[in-house]
Parts: sequence; structure tokens; C-alpha cells
Amino acid sequence: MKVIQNYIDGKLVGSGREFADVNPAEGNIIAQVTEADSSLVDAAVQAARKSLRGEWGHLGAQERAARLYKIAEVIEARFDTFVAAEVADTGKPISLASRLDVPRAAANFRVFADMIKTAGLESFQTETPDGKSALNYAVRKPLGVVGIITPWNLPLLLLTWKVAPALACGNAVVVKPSEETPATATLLAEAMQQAGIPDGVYNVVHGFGPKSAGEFLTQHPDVNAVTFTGESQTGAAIMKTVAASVKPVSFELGGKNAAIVFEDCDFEAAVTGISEAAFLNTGQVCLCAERVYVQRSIFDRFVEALKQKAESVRLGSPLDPATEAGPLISAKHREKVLSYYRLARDEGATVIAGGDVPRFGNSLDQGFYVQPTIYTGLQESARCVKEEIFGPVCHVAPFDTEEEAVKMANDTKYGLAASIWTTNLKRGHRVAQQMNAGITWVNCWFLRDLRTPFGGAGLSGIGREGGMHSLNFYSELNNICIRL
Ligand code: NAD
Ligand code: 6OH
Repeated sequence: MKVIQNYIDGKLVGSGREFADVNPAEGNIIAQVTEADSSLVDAAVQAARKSLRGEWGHLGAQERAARLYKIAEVIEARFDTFVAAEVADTGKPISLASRLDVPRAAANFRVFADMIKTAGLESFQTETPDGKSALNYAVRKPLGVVGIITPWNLPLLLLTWKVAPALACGNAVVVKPSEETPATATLLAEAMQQAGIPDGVYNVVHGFGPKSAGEFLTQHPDVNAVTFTGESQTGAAIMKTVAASVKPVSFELGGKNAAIVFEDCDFEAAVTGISEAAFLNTGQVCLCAERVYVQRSIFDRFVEALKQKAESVRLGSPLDPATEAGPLISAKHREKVLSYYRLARDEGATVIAGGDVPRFGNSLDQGFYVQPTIYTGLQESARCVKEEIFGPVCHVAPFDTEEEAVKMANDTKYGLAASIWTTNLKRGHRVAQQMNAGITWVNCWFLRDLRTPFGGAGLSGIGREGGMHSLNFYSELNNICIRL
């Protein structure tokens, strides 16, 4: 059986404790993972600290950028290996991992290499009371050791989204990938070695959250900052832990995202777009639209067209290039999603499509599949309309006026993403600017430019990453004031 190990100070490190890595498509164990105890987490943090005093700590931005480009090249050279590892861990279709996850991992390194090479800082000429002046300018320094904790839905994409800017800024990192998807973080360690990243700069500790590697990392006194992507409740727990040592945090958390479809939309494009927004990655993208508001004049036609889409999503083996949707991540997560499918019925929903578990008549029946599901008819106060489900499911509700649609879309404690579907340019701008969301897409969804601010309002997060926002989070800016 394959063993996935921790990676500390340039070496693969085992431990006395292992846990199983399960393939969600067939429910079988594909590897054992070594769980890092507190002494291994401590060793990883100390290795990271030590690396900052060595070669890595003395490299300039140009040289760090050169190594980041090299990491991107290694990921691309080993594209099939990364895709296979991600597909085996997550059950996502090979077509999706090849189109989204692995190319984005390489792009994450390239974009932050580009940015650190050209990033400037502000300076001010300051007038002083004696009629003379002073010059203020800022210098960028690394924070030190950054703890990175990531979820299972886009494991390599979300990990590298944080590792790349952290390294670009000269930090060393200790990453704790999700216990559900450990493989690509350890695989990335090989890419780091090949790209000439010194030992100790990138460390991986495997394990769970509470009383395991996740918590050991966030409570470690020598970790200078914590960046986390995952559930809002977990963010709250981490915030409590880090409060004791006052570390900077960046949190990318959950969502209950709205889509608004106006009667003047490009109908086919909107149906296709909402189908993607609801069902991509089996609905396991924080940006997915679980609440869809459709103008009443096109409501019935839209629901019917979306039903056709949901029923034509090709579920199957992740390894089949024709498969469009794989399973959910785990038996536990499927139980959660199915509990919402039951709740929706109890809350009085009309089931338009899906609502159940598919049957394949082969080994995939041991996997964690659910049908793409559409509901209508729920009250806006229903739990299924308020709570993040994180599965391939949306509720579609009618609206009459633009004002009403904006009000319904914003009636949430989350504030991550929204999408608006209209051919009226003025309306697109007007409605987008009223959304309480970190990102609003108009006539598209999950179209990313990595230089833009990314993050959420309310329960969806703290801070922004992306572009200069990432560079500023992963840097300590020191201002220097010189009397002239
Ligand atoms: P999760 O919060 O359960 O776990 C995320 C990570 O945190 C895992 O590595 C886990 O081991 C670790 N963890 C759990 N408890 C911890 C603790 N007390 N201390 C330290 N670490 C701990 O999230 P998940 O189920 O893996 O991912 C799905 C969630 O992530 C959804 O809510 C989704 O919306 C959110 N998400 C948000 C974004 C975003 O960019 N806003 C992106 C992807 C996923
Ligand atoms: C959540 O599941 C998706 C997050 C996406 C990003 O963080 C990104 O940078 O595209």
C-alpha cells in the first residue's frame, strides 16, 4: 500500500500513526497517510524558521521568481502525475482536473513570480513644521513562517494559491492539506526539490484539525501568520486559537451564493452558466450558486431548461474522459448533502430534478455519488435556502422586480460570490454594485484573473488575496522615515 508522508526539512518523514486515504469514486483505500503529531509539526516549523536564515533568506525577488517559474515548469512536466493524484484523491473527473486544477496550480506560481518582480511600494515626501521635509518609503520583508491550511475541494489549486505568493514574498511555509486529499501536497514537495527550493522552505504536515496537525500548527508560537481556506465554523475555531499569539490571518470561507437571471438575459448562455455554477465539481466549489433567482416571465421555461441540463450531466468514473461529474468527497459529506435533500422535502420543496443517489450497477455504487438536484417552492427562510450545502444542488425561486431580486440575493450571512445574467449593460453594472459579495460575475461564473481581489464579506472570510492583496498579506511592510 502506498504511504503518503510528511515532508520536513527536505525529507519524507513517517510517524507511528497512519490514517486511510479513500478514493471517493469506489470507496476503497488507496493509501495510508502518516499523521504528524505535535513534535513533527514543531520540527516542520523549526525547519521553516532555519531555512529563513539560510540561502532562501538571502535571495532577492528576481531569483525567488526564477525558482517559482521553475516550479510551474515542473508541475507542467509532471502534469499527468499531478492529475492522476488529484483525481484519485477527490474523485473529480479527469477532464476537470486537467482543465482547471493542475493548470491553475502552475498559473499560481507564474502570476506571483511576475508580480513580485515588478511590485513597487509607496513613498511620500513629507513636509515638516520647520519648512524642511522628510522622505517616507516602505520596504517589503517576509512575515517569516506561514501556516497554510487548505480544504479538499480544489486541493492543489487552493494550496498553491497561498504557497506561491508566500514564497514569492520570501517566507517559508508549513502546509496542512485536508486529511481527505493529502496526495498533491506531498507531490508538490518533489516539484520544490526539482525547482531548487532549499530544504525547509516548503514543509507538509498531514493530519486532521482539532487536537491534530491543523490545531498544532495554528497554535504554534513560532508561526507568524495563518492563512486558511475552508468552512466558516473552522475559521472561527482557528481565530480563537491564533488569538492567543495575535497572528495575522487570512480566511477564505464558505458561501451561499446567489445568481440572478433577468428576462433580458441570453437564455441559452444563462442556462449553461447556471448549470456550471450549480454542478461543477459536484457542487463542491465555494463559489457555486445554490440560490438561483429567475425573473417570473421566464421562470417556467428556465426551470425546464435547467432540469434538462441537470438530467444530462454525465455521472461516471472520474477516469472516463467523457465523465462530467464525479462523487462527493466522502461518505460523511454525502450523508450531510443527503440530509439536506431530505430536509428540502420536509420543508416543502418541489423536486424538479435529482434528489437521490444514482445507481450504476458496478463498483461506483460503493462511491459517494449523488444526483444533480434542483428544487423550487421553498420559503426564503428555509434552512435549505440559508445554509451552505456544498453539493450539486440549487433552489430556483421567481422574482418580479430588480429591487426584489437584489434584496433576496443579499439576504444571507455569507458574502462570497454572485452572478448576474442580463444583456442590459446598465443593469449589469447597477445590480453588480449592489451585491454584498467579494466577487460578482456578470454573464459568466468562476472566470478568474489572478491579479484581482478575492475573498468574502460576512461569514465568507477575512481579508482579500489575489494580486497585490496576496503580496501585502504575505509581507511585513516596514516604513522608513528619513529627515532630509
Ligand atoms: P474544513 O473547514 O472542514 O477543513 C479545512 C481544513 O481545515 C482541513 O485541512 C482541516 O483538517 C482543517 N481544520 C479543521 N478544523 C481545524 C482546526 N480546529 N484547526 C486547524 N485546522 C483545522 O473545510 P472542508 O470541508 O475541507 O472544505 C469545504 C469548505 O471550504 C466549504 O465551506 C467551502 O465553502 C469552503 N471553501 C471556501 C473557499 C473560499 O475561497 N472562500 C474555497 C474552497 C472551499
Ligand atoms: C472555492 O472552492 C474556490 C476558490 C477559488 C479560488 O480561491 C481561486 O483563486 O480561484
